[in-house]
Amino acid sequence: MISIENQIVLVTGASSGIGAACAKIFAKGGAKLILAARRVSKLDRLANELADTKLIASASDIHLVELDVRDRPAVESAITGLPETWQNIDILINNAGLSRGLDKLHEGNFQDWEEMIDTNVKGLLYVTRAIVPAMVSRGRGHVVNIGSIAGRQAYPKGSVYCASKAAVRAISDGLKQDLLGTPVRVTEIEPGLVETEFSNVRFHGDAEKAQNVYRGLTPLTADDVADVVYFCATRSPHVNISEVLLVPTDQATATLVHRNEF
Ligand code: NDP
Ligand code: 8X3
Repeated sequence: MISIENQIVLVTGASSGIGAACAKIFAKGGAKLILAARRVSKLDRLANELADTKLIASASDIHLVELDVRDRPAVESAITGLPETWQNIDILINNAGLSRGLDKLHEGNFQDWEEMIDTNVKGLLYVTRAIVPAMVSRGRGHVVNIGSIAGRQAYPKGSVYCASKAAVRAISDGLKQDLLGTPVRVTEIEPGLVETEFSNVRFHGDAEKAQNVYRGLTPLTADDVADVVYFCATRSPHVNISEVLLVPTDQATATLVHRNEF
């Protein structure tokens, strides 16, 4: 196991769910955090919480970046404009992502499609393209991409989200091949059902529909996923965990779940 102490870790989508849980576990390990998302007020709150719970010495030990990963010029200037002491990113956690809608493909909403593809695929590519060159030239780095079980198995009404996560799988696989011969590691984490803001976002704020996704089963928590990310990041430098599929015990495939009905 290697130490995370003083490693610079950039987490996209750190304002909620899995990204926020990654921030917490890496802070606990002594990392220096760059937290990025659009809702900077939530990042502020998280930084204060980490300081209040003594996971970091003070909120100013975290660098916050207001960032929409869909905006390529903004991604490039956010990375090139990092203060010098924050530039040597050791670990990139490409977590920002979302689903929008649950519709048959032939009835799908174009805006939902654009948002998923622009965020989950193009945004991840922009951030990776901005950060990995310096990892290669410094001879150190680790890219962790948050994919999904949906990238392995499509499900009804989910084809565009599933396609975006299949792209994350292909990008992770291809990046690992492109980085062969460098010490830079690539990991893709593929969770099943995790209870976060994810379903609320998918159903455009319909809380009842969102809760129904997890009805009668015990989903993964964001901390469960962050634990696995942390495990992968702390293996010896010669060990590359390329892919991890983790699901709740109550889930077997993307569509086959066990629910206790009351
Ligand atoms: P949340 O909705 O809780 O968190 C999503 C995060 O992504 C938020 O911090 C949000 O921040 C950020 N985000 C969304 N769009 C953008 C954008 N354009 N630019 C920057 N940040 C953005 O969901 P999860 O924590 O569950 O999702 C995290 C990742 O995990 C996603 O990639 C998701 O696809 C994946 N995943 C989730 C599963 C689940 O069941 N929950 C299962 C498998 C994978 P903000 O809105 O402030 O910008
Ligand atoms: C999120 C998991 O099954 O809701 O990627 O698509 S699922």
